[in-house]
Order: sequence, then C-alpha cells, then structure tokens
Amino acid sequence: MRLSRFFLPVLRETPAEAQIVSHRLMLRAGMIKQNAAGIYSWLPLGFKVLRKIENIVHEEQARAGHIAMLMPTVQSADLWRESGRYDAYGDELLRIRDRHDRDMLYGPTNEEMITDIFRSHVGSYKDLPLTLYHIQWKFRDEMRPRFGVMRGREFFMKDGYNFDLSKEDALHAYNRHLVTYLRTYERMGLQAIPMRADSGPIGGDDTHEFLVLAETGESEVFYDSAVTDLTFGDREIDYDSVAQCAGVLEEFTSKYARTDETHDQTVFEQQVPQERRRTARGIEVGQIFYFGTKYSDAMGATVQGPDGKPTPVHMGSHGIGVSRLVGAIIEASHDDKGIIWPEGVTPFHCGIVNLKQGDAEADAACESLYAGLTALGLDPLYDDRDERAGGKFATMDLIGLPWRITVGPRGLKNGVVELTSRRTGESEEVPPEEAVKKIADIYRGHHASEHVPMMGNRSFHTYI
Ligand code: 5CA
Repeated sequence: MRLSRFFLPVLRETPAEAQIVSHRLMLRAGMIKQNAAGIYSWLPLGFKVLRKIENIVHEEQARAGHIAMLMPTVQSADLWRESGRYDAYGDELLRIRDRHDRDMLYGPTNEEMITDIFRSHVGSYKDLPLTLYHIQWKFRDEMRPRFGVMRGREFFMKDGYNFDLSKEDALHAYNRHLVTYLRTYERMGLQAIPMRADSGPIGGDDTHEFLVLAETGESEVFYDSAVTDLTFGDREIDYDSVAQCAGVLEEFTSKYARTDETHDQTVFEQQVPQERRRTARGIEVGQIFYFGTKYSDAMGATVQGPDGKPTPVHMGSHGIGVSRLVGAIIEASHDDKGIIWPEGVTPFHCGIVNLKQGDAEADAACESLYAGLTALGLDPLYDDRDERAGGKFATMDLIGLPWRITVGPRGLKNGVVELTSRRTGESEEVPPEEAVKKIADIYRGHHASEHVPMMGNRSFHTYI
C-alpha cells in the first residue's frame, strides 16, 4: 500500500478523552473513530489488525478441530426466556422490539442460540463430541464503557460452544480450549496467564480467565512469579489427546494465579514463597467455562445415549475478546513514540520511507523494494508522500510497524538502505535485496495458512 493512497487519519494532538495509552494511540494512529459511547468504527489501519487477530483465532480453532460458523447478532427474546436469562441478564442486555411488537435483543453471547441449533439437528451420541464457534459482534450495554475498544458496548468476540456426552469429555474440551488459547495469545506476541475466576452470568463452577499483565488492567491479580516463566513455545500438541491437554493445563494452572474475585490470601501465603508473591493488574482477554447441563436441561438439548435413553449434553463456552485484544496488545507493547506491533498482528509487515521523494534514484529504489516485498507475499506500507523525513519517521513510529526500510540518495550511492527495528531502534545498512530477504525471513515463522500445520512447512499467506 502506498501511504498517499491509503486512508490514515493520524491525529497530531493527544485526544483529551482517552485515559489510557492504548486508547490514545489507537485514536492518534487513525485506527478507530468513536461513533457513540462504546461504539467504534474500525478505520483501515485498525481493521487490518482486527482481521489479523481474527485470522489467528480461526487458525488455532481449526487446529484444535473446532468448527466455524456464523450466527446473527439479533436474537429472539423467546430463546432467552427458555433459559431464564431474558430477565436475569439485567440492564446489560439491549432489548429491541420489531415492527410486529416481538421482543428481540442484540446478542451479548450465544449459549441459547447454539443450544437451539444443536437440539434441532443433533440427535445421537454418535455425533459427539462437537465444538462449534463463531466470531461475531456482540452488544453489552455496559454501565461504564471506557478505555476505547477495551470495554466497548459493541465488541467483536470469538465464542465457542462444546457439546459432549459426559462430564469427562466436556472437561477434555475445556482443557483443549485452554491449551488452544495459550497458543493463540502467544502468536499475537502476548503472554496470557490462565487464572481461576468467577463465572458471572454465564454460570457453572469451572472457569478460567486469561489475563495479560498491564498497569491499566481493570482486574487486580495475585500470582506466583514462576507463572510468567512459562511459555507455550513451539510444542506439538495432539489436541485429541486427553492426557496431553490435561498435562499442559496442569503445567499452566498448578501455580497460584487468581483474580481478586477468587483470591485467597491465606492459600497464597501457604503456597507461594514470599519472594515470588506478586500483585499486579491484568486485562482479561478471554474466558473459558464448563457449565455442565445448565442450558441443555433448561432447553431440552438431549441426545440418544448408547443405552438408547435421552441424555442431556454437557456443555461449556469459551470466549476471546478479539477487539479488546487490539487494545491489550498495545498496552503490552508501546513506547513514548507510539505502538510497537508484534510481527504476528502488525497491519503492514514493514514501512518503506523515501527520504527524498521525487529523486529519480530514490523513487526507483523504493519501487523496486515495494515490488520485491510484494512478490514474496508481504504487505509493505510505502510512505511516498512529499513530506519531511522527520514527519515520515514520526508517523512510522506512531503506527508501530516492526520494521522500517529507509531509502535516501546518500545511502544509495554506497548501494545500501537502512533497516531499522521499531522495538530496539537498532539499524543496519544493507543492500536493498538483503533488506527484502531479511524481512521475508523474519515473517516466515508468522504466517500459517489454515491448511498448513504451523509447526511444519510454513508458507506465506496474505490475509487482507
Ligand atoms: N459466553 C461466554 C464465553 S463465549 C462469554 O461471553 N464470556 S465473557 O463474558 O467472558 O466474554 C468473553 C471475552 O469477551 C472476555 O474475556 C473479554 O475479553 C471480552 N469482552 C467482554 N466484554 C467486553 C466488552 N464490553 N468490550 C470488549 N471486550 C469484552
């Protein structure tokens, strides 16, 4: 993309209404525009990041054997009356009336709808296990929408639902989701810590929240510092294996890590040596639930069991805050100049800055870099505007592309361009072809198509 043709409405001033850094940077970098309290348009730069995150979620769900679908945003109130949640959900539920005076609602989550789909089409235990999910807009009429996309009223969420014959099978689905989520967050450059939590209006006893540590997080958390040493890494997981999923879950959840709702100071002090006890703030980027037969009992979702008798299915639901993640990643990765995107979610793979637009040699070198990168399936942003170098650097730093290639007449005389890391600020002078090769090598590990196992033969894949 050429910056002169892109739509990137960056702001010079720091918007006064934004209280936290990610909100400020998303507004300044032209990623979002507020349309009403807690309701945002995703401008092109923000939309690209949102899509990258969405794609990582889809790929990791596919790897775990979960099946994608799409349910509507508007739901019938009748379904919610069946589960009893139409009244129980309270003021967060946006109730709507259609022209026939029928009660509708804008879905805050989809347990009822998926249970209805299940009971209409699945009749036998032979069709289990089944995990269906979608990534769709949700609405919760939050009392205090704030912090930009972090606590919106309309937000983008992945929600998945497992249907199993027994509690044992459903707990395997729970463990599998936990493992899948760890890998998902890690691919976005985040360390998310699973913490035992409270189930709120979704219900059930077993639930973990995934928290990213950040000063501006809304939750207070307590944990053993040993948990932050754990990484998922490149390990191969057989998601069908009950033992493997349980093993990873045990590894990541055996150490003390809890949100304030479930924190127990006595247990904390008993289990964790003083030098490892930490209190911090965290952003909740996902939550998984096992709630047994709560919805299947209420809504009559049964299958014929092996003994021929109707058996209520065991269920869980699992959510990832896709739009919240954009803010969470920025909270975890920025400096005083702007955003620093992790390679896995960056809106463009690199920037090309032409220091002397209009200079025949500089223009030709930039065009050739642009063509070379694009031919390899990469997506560069070429700042081809007729602007001062300082302004171009400031824009690149603000929007946070991890790599920048700077092209100027002086370097070209020596046959080199400058390759700069946004994260470290370190630069090296290399011939243009080598800059292309280096960037290609960096991204080779960050692109997995849905059908290519990430750990094997990685191939480039352009998503937008
Ligand atoms: N049905 C379950 C699992 S799908 C559910 O709704 N879980 S949830 O309430 O925990 O939401 C899932 C995730 O959505 C949260 O972990 C959080 O990351 C995100 N989320 C929840 N509310 C908001 C909001 N108001 N703005 C942005 N993201 C939100």
